[in-house]
Amino acid sequence: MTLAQDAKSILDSLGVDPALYTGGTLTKISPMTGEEIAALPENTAEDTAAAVARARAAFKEWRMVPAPKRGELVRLLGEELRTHKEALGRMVSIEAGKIPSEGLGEVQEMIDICDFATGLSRQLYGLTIATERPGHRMMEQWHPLGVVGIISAFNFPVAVWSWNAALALVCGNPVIWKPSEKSPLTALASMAILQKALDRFGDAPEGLAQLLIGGADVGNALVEDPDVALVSATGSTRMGRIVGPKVAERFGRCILELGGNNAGIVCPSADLDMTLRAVAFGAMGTAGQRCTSQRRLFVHADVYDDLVPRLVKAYESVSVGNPLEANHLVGPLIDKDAFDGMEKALSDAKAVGGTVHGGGRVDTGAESAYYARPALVEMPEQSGPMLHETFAPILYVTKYTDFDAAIEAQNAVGAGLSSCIFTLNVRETEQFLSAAGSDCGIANVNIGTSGAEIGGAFGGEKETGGGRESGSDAWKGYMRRATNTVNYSSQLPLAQGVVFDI
Ligand code: UN1
Repeated sequence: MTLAQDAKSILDSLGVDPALYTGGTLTKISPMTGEEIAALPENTAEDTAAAVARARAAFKEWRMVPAPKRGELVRLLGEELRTHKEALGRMVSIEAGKIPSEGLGEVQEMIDICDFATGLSRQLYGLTIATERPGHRMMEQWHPLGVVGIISAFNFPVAVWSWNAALALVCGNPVIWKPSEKSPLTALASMAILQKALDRFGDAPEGLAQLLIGGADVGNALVEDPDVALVSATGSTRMGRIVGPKVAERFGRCILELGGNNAGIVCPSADLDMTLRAVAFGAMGTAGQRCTSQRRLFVHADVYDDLVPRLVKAYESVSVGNPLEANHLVGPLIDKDAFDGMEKALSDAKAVGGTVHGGGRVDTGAESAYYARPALVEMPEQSGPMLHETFAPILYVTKYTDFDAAIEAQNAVGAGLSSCIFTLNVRETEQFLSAAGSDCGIANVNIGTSGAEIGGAFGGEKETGGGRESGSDAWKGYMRRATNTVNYSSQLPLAQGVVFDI
């Protein structure tokens, strides 16, 4: 069976209309083999305006549905995802090039956020606040915000949508999704799964959850539409620099989840066996195409000569190839541009004195598929391409002797998503986690930078955009807060002791 047939049988099993992925202008290539697996009709900017109008109408109804009932829809979505986990996980592999366990893991992440959001639907708590005025009560309420636009990237083609959609729906908002042009089929599959949940739910308003397939014009139309209350965008920092100011200009709200240049510090006391495994997964897993991928490593001089040669060995022995055909751990890069970007970063690294282990194309016989051997680059100091995110499996390693300087170096890049430390020393651990430690949204101890679980807030600082999604109180980003002061007395005392007698 070709991958095109494989994809079709998955989409058929979910009840996706073939007209949605055949005969159109957006061609989808599987990175596994380079073969064309679909050609999707595309939406236009006008379609976007119509979708927003439908969503506005849906909002008026959905915001009045009690939150625990809204949670029921998301609970059903979680059930449907459990039923269709294998199919959707395989679609993620075919479309994004993930190894099977990561494709399934991504669907598990969707199930987890549905469970989280369902519980949350009974916990959208506001505070009650002590008031200085007698006979008064002060409280806050969280109300639905409005239409939520979700712009997602190819590398987590479905989980990131679900983080946003599950929370937004529970919070009383309709959602409009513009997936990456590189991952439209998993979006069709996810929407078909959501439709099953909607059918079982019964009376959700039409236009509550919509999908727009298209390019930058569609994304731009969402970003500029004043009726889109929140734009949640995941992608490059370059994309965020375009989206952020446009949404700010119309005083809309943004959740930005942009690039990462995630570092780890390996201290003298580190458990090196554990460090080796954690770094191998963080740096080579998903072919280095997670926003949380481990990209930099600062290794103490005392353990450098022990750890780094072992890491180099792991880089040499890791198996790269089509993970749907054999048990490979590293699948393909998404396309030729990604491979070219990796080549360029490696040649830039050499130009500033880096020693490159690995890298280069792995020939699988598929001419238009781009498999790369992961690269470990020993750098004399942090410079050149090490300062920027390259969305490919490159790990830059430098030696350090002074712990404070290592923390400073880890923070000395634009991005601020994820970070980690490997140590058994409590002083180093706590310093790393303190206000003077890692400046990232995620700081881990004896765990790599990637693979965060649902429950914690996900996102980062600086050029990562500052947004938080998924767990903790990220739901507040999808609601508006109203502070209410109620006077149940017969007097009208003014705050701050102001007197205004008429
Ligand atoms: C992303 O790469 O955009 O923490 C998200 C992780 C995953 C999510 C990554 N749970 O690596």
